[in-house]
Amino acid sequence: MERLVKFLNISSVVLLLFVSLVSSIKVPKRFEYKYSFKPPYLAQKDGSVPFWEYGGNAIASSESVRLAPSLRSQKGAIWTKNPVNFDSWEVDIAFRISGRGRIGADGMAFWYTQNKGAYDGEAFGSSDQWTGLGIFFDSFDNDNKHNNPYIFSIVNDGSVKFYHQDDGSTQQLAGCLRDFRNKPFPTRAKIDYYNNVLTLLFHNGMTNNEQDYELCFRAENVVLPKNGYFGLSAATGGLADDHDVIHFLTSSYITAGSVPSQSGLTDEQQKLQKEYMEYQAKLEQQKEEYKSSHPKAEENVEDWFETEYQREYKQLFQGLINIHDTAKQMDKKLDEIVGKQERTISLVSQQHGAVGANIPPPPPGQPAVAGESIRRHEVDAMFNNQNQIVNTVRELRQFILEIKQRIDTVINNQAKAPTAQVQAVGYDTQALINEMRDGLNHVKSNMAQMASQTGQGGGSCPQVSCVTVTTVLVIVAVQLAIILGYNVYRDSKDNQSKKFY
Ligand SMILES: [Ca+2]
Ligand SMILES: [Ca+2]
Repeated sequence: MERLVKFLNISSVVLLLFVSLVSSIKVPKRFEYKYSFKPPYLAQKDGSVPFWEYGGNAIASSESVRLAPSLRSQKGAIWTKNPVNFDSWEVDIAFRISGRGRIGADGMAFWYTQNKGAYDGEAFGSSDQWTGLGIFFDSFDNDNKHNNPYIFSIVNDGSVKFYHQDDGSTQQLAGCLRDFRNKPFPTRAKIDYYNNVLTLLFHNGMTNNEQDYELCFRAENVVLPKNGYFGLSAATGGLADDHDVIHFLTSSYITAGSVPSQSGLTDEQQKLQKEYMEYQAKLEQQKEEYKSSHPKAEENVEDWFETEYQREYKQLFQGLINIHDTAKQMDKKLDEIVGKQERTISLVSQQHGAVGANIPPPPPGQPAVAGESIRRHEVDAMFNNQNQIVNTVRELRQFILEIKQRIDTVINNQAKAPTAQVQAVGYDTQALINEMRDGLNHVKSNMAQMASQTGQGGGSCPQVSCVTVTTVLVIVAVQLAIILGYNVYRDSKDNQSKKFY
């Protein structure tokens, strides 16, 4: 199946190539302005189109000819005033058939007939019996075979009446299924009649590229009357489209004599035509072979090709898939971001908890300095020092009390001594001072010893309530002074009492 499709595609390309080769054989052409119209100034101020006559519901403006407006049951036509004076010609038509409905009616016709047709006839707005050629752009599907819009041609000798009910399918010479309604650019048809060969190239109006013509049909041995008239017509029915023709450009082929015969062709032309005919015969033969070997495939030839709607649906579907994928990716990213945020929050809260539990906030105005707290053993050492000092002071106090007792004892002994002689005060005092000096020296040595012990045991003296040696010495000196004062006072009193003896 795929092979055949490929083969047919290649074949059609090659066929087109041949057609273009044949058609590009340089037969000189001449533009026939008397059989043409085009904008601007298509119609004159009085509405007439030079060299043309129109009637029925047709309206001509400076930009186009509206053959039939989008109103019910309208018919209109335009015909050349004069019969043509050439036998071979090419006509290029640009037109728009447009309407708001999904389907429209009825369509448009191109005519080349022996006589001018009607302006309000039954065949797409003109006469339904004609002598010559009619090419129809049939919008409405009268026979309900789902094969419209359709383009086809009928060559009539005036004896046959156009049969609408089957969309002319039994009368047609050749045709092709093409949509020509509601296109972004004007649709175009190039009708070529040369050497009894009738060719229709169609431009579907999806682009405004001049080169986008494709072959609709090619019919040979078409004999048309001489000196006929060109015409266009259109009609609406229950459904109504606008039928506008933008230009009608006629060129005639200039030939030596009237219609060039086969012998009039050059060697190259004859060779090309021979090759083309051979190739076409081969193609037809292969088609027939395939049909005979695949009888079922014949019915669904149209299914091989993708329709416009199928392509559109495919594109839409692809677009939706892309959107879905993007949304999924975004959702994933969002989840990642949320997860990261949660982790960050939990870490921050953990750190806050640890800081709050271990470190008291620093007093205002003071930065928190780590590592300056007092350690336990230092505090213990301080307490020990303090205790030692207290003990030392206690010993000192006791020692001073002993000294005082001894002094008192000495004084008492001296007072109880049974002697009438007055003992020299100086002697006693001297002895007492010596004894006190010894005692003080003893105290001093003790103090020095304790001080050295304190220094060895616990470092420097703490600043809090530390009793220094100087303080102790001062206290001792004050006490000595009091004792000395007391002795002097007692001696003087004794002396005074001796005076009374
Ligand atoms: Ca029809
Ligand atoms: Ca039909």
